[in-house]
Amino acid sequence: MVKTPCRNMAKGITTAGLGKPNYELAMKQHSNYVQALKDIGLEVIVLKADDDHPDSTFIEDTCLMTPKCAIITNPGSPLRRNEIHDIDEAVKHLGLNVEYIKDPGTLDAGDIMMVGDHYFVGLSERTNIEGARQLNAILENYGMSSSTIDLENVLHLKTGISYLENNNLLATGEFLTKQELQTFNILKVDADEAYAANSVWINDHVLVPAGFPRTKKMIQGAGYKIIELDVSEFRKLDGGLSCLSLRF
Ligand code: CIR
Repeated sequence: MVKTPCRNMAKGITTAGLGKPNYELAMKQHSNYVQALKDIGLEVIVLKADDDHPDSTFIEDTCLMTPKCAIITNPGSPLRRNEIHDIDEAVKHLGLNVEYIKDPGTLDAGDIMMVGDHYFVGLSERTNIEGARQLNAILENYGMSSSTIDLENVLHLKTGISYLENNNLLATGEFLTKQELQTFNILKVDADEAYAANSVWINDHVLVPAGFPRTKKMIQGAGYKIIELDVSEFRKLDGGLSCLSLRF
């Protein structure tokens, strides 16, 4: 599931310092992203743009999709809180079990990394302990589990790590030395290519942001097929490849 970028996207939250995104180019990049998902065999649901919420194309943060239920989050930024209504409606249409994170718990699903039926939850400026506690309770009800990781320098957990299945973990910066992650086979992303640590495994392919040749080569060397996508306009809003979709 993806959500079309809105005309107001340039008003989105950012710390990137890379300038304002260009809406037309963002639309083109988004449409290439959707095409890539289709090319690797996914059916794509495209939600309409929401001009009231500049960051709403970063749909990943609003819901955690698990094989057993959809968990609507309570985004940590008040500016993004009302993004959940469209998503709630969309997942209800799919006939999934729907659960909710509620105040005082906050949680952005960009802080959650799924590894089989275990979920790593980053405690960040957006995701608090109460949000993580509620999430854990929901997951346990469905026979799944979670554990937390403290974040230091990044916006979201998946800003700095991506699980590529087969025990392979793409990681950069503070995540290279986290005790909780040392059982993974870590594929180290160099600091100057840190943005590419947010890549997405789907059906034995890995979507990688364009412009990070060493990371691309490393992932290829680990046996994956690569699809390179230019997401420069989303990067300007601190968003990466994973933020642009809910995969289930
Ligand atoms: C925000 O600050 O919330 C957006 N501008 C970027 C969200 C990126 N989402 C993600 O990393 N999962």
